[in-house]
Amino acid sequence: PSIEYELEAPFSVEYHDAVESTNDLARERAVHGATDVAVVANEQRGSRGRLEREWSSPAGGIWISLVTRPAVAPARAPLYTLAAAVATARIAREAGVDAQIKWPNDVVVPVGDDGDYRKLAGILTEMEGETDRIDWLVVGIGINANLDASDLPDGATSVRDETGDDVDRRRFVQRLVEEFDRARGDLESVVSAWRELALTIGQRVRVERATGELVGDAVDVTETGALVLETDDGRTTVSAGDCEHLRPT
Ligand code: BT5
Repeated sequence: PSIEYELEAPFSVEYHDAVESTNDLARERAVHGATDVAVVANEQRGSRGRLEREWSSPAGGIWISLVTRPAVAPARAPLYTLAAAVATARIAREAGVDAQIKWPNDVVVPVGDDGDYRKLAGILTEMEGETDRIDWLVVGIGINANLDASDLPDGATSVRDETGDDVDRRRFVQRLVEEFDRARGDLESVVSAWRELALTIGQRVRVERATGELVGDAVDVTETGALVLETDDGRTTVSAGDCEHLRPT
């Protein structure tokens, strides 16, 4: 079924049946001055994750990119990724999924008590700006909604697999955009909302960075969204941009 629709608020929607990547289209809109536009597709054929990784986007998922132009410093950009993660986890929870957030950009469903998880959604934030101010920000969110996990990469799950039901994608997108809009208007509360949904906090984790590996207890997130680790050598922070992989040890 088509998911062609208009949203009531607060983003205008541009719907496509199939695209390469909604982030690429949203970037084009952003470069031409657009704001508060949501580019949505039923299927993506060349979608991207972080660090040139592939993102699988068969028909039936929710693949969406939001263009926003916040007048804040680029150092605050990671907060918009956290805001999107909080919004996604909340709406997935409304749909009956036990969604939690794995720092920095994954919405996951825990499996057992040993820190294991399956990935429900991922977020890719891209931006352009000056040193003191963001020009535009594109927040791409991919949610495995009405899909079978067997059609997705290993380690993935979907709303359908978790609940046995499909979601109304129009409603899901409407709620998601509302929650994201609320979160971007109150960034101070995003970090505390994030903490409450975080699977990572309290875990012993291994972080892979281009500059080397770190092992420690994840104890908190800073007000700009960096992870605070308690290592054998003391307390240190890792920014989302430096993290290639994070795994429970
Ligand atoms: C992400 O990257 O998790 C960010 C994904 C962002 C996708 C959205 S969809 C709308 C917009 N348009 C785009 O082109 N992108 C955005 P990362 O943390 O690098 O995770 C990528 C890894 O997740 C891959 O290497 C796979 O292991 C795994 N993966 C790929 N597709 C998946 C899926 N559908 N569900 C769960 N895991 C997946």
